[in-house]
Amino acid sequence: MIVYGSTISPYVRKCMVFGAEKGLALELKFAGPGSPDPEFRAVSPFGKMPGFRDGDFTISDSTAIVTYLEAKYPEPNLIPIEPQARARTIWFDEMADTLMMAAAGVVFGNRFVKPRVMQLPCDHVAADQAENEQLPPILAYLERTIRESGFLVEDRFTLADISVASPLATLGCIGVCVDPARYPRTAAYVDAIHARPSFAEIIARDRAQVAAMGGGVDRAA
Ligand SMILES: N[C@@H](CCC(=O)N[C@@H](CS)C(=O)NCC(=O)O)C(=O)O
Repeated sequence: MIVYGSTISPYVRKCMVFGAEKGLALELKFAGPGSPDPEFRAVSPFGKMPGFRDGDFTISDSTAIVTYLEAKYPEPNLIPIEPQARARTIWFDEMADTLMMAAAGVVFGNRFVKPRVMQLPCDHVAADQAENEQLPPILAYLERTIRESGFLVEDRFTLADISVASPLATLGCIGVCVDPARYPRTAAYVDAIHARPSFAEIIARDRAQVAAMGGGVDRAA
């Protein structure tokens, strides 16, 4: 099975971590966002990463991919069966993919993708606004929602934890971290989820790659 993209993308990382937690050997094939490569376009018609192939079957969108993997490889269970837990898991996945990514994408896009990948100027105002105004309500929500057990749903590790921790891993690559003084529970949660072998290996590679490309740009640069 092949996942197309780069794990610097939270959506691609989500799929690779999900596969690793299931013990699956997913091959990661690099594809840049919007790449015209026909092999990539065959699996992702609109050029968004991740794309996915399993033999003749192709699909794109991280949630569609993990839904396929969960159905085909049900153990260990990562998308709960019990109705309320399942709905909450999908809520956190959706929240990460939309609300969190709306903020994280603007920060990472302006401080890394534009200056380091596209050779374009950063919009510091937009990045600062996303970091200082869009992210805090999400972190405050997590702070009051993460359970005593250290997980989001069913007091065990699920897709909800993968999805929520993944955008924060991308931000961590450019030094944007959860402030433990302001959000102690969330900071500890993110550290613990990122320390799982499934995340840790990928994050180490992502950080090295971002650093090799010059790292994040801040206003002082
Ligand atoms: N909902 C999609 C979002 C995928 C997505 O937007 N990926 C970004 C990279 S983080 C991308 O490929 N952007 C390129 C583009 O929009 O052309 C998913 O969950 O996979």
